[in-house]
Amino acid sequence: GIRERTLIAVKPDGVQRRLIGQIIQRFEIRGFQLVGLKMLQVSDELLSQHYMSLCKKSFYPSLLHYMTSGPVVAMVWEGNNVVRSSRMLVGNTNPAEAPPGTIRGDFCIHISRNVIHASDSIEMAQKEIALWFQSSELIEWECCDHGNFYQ
Ligand code: YYY
Ligand code: MG
Repeated sequence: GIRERTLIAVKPDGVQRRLIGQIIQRFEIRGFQLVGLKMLQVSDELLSQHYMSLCKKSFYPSLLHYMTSGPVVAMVWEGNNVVRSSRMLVGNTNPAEAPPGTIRGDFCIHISRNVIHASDSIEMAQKEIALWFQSSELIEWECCDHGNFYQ
């Protein structure tokens, strides 16, 4: 539905490299609606829940170190099929497999510094949004040009 939501985060490398604006622009220009936005220093506790399924992987300690190395910009974007469309905007986890035109395909080289997070399913998006945001931090609002994007 058009109220589908996903969690997007500009990772510490994306923030350091001043990519926040360009990344937000990709979602805005596509027509998705921003309903939550904050900059934060992520805690080990939040990350261990966020990346729970990866805790046994060899890269997990370095992933946590990288993700806590500086501030992150977390966002919630809303729109029809936003979870699936965001994964396509973002591109493959390994930037070498991400085509030009995708965020990872345009802005990074190595899987360990892939600049952005995007939820990978509607179910995970709901869990991640609840983990990263208070409900009071999410804004329901009507976009004046809704009719240009939806029937
Ligand atoms: O959802 P996505 O970010 O595309 O990939 P995941 O498989 O969920 O892995 C999360 C995160 O872990 C990935 O963005 C980079 C890092 N990572 C890594 O450093 N090395 C790997 N071989 C796999 C993942
Ligand atoms: Mg993932």
